[in-house]
Amino acid sequence: VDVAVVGLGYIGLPTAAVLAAHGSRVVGVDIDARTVAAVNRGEVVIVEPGLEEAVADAVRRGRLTASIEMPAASTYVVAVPTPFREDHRVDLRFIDAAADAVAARLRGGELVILESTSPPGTTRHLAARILDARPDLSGDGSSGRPVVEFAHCPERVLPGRAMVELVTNARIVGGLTPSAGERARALYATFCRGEIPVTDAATAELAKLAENAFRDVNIAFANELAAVCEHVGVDVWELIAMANRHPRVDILRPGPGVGGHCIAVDPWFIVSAAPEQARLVRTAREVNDAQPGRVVDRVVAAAERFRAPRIAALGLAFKPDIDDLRESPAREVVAELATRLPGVRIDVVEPHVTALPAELAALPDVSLVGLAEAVATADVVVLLVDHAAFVAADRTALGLGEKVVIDTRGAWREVD
Ligand code: SAJ
Repeated sequence: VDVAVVGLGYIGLPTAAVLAAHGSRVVGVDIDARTVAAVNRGEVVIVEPGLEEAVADAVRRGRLTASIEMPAASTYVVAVPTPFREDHRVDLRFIDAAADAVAARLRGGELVILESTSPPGTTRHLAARILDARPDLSGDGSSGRPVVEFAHCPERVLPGRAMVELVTNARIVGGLTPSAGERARALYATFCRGEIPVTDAATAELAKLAENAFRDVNIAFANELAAVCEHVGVDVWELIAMANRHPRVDILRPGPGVGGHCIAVDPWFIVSAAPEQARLVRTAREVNDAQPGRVVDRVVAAAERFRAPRIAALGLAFKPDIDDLRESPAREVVAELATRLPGVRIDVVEPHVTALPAELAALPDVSLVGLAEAVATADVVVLLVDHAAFVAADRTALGLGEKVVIDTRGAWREVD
């Protein structure tokens, strides 16, 4: 096997399929038997445009298989989750489990690449864990075997565009040694048409975190402007449209908060690495995390104008036109509304799913309904996700003119 890709999730599986399409013989490794079985049938259990076709093709051509067992391979690409714990520090348990499984298969001379987004020092940690288990491969050459090398190559693809961005985005490669960096660059160059500059591992780790923190800080700025505008009575969308006419200003869009598993997580790794220094990054996280609560306050204030209010909440996904509800601020808004307004009916509209997530399904007054029905019976309509279906909806036919509308995404602009 040329490459073992460890972790067949949103990053690992697309990477395995693209490597297989560009000349590598790939084994994908996952602890979930269902995922492994699906991939071996040429099927996928996650939604990502173009992924299923790529996996089916690679499996049919015999270039990609999946396994629960770690194989012997010349290169290992580790793409397992790096969640954070309550204290906002990284939880390395999946990295450590992958390291232990890889260590047991090494024969000498392999390249181990960490793709998971990680705090500075994690590539070094991975290397130390593997070499502690395998002192025979740790570099003084006394065993006579070639040393194992390590690099970090953080993933950077946008969910929903992964198959395109894997090929077109630039990649950063950080080697623990220059030769590890060069070897990793050669692997990514088989499929990546973007630039692939090589740096050291800690710089690559921090660069990836900086990219997502940059976005988080800029979204926090937009969210803060929305609060300022509300306070002084200015339409934030009009304000942003005006300010962005400046050639060096590009304000992002305010919303009900920052969701997903990257932008709301990665900045904390910067904060925990340098708590005294990362003041702006921490504040941005706090501003964005407070957004769902601000939306709830506005909806509660609007609902209090009615004797027996009924609320329509449009969208549950963490961003438009996807079915991914994980870490979604919209979900938080609906759950919090149900707590703050006991007995008030909340009709949720989410065209990309067929059932409510468990914690909302368990609430007696919350149900999943169609757009027209939800709006027709609502007093207050809160738009939480700018799905194309909502943006394009005929607002007159829906009767939105007679409702109190809270448009958190500026999809329709405020009409209340
Ligand atoms: N959001 C706003 N206002 C905006 C833009 C986004 O409120 O103007 C919200 C979205 O609604 C969503 C959240 O931010 O809830 C994040 O969405 P996103 O589309 O900005 O990013 P992700 O989390 O899907 O993917 C990011 C990307 N990083 C950057 O753009 C710097 C992607 O390239 C990374 O690979 C990915 O994180 C990752 O895996 O780290």
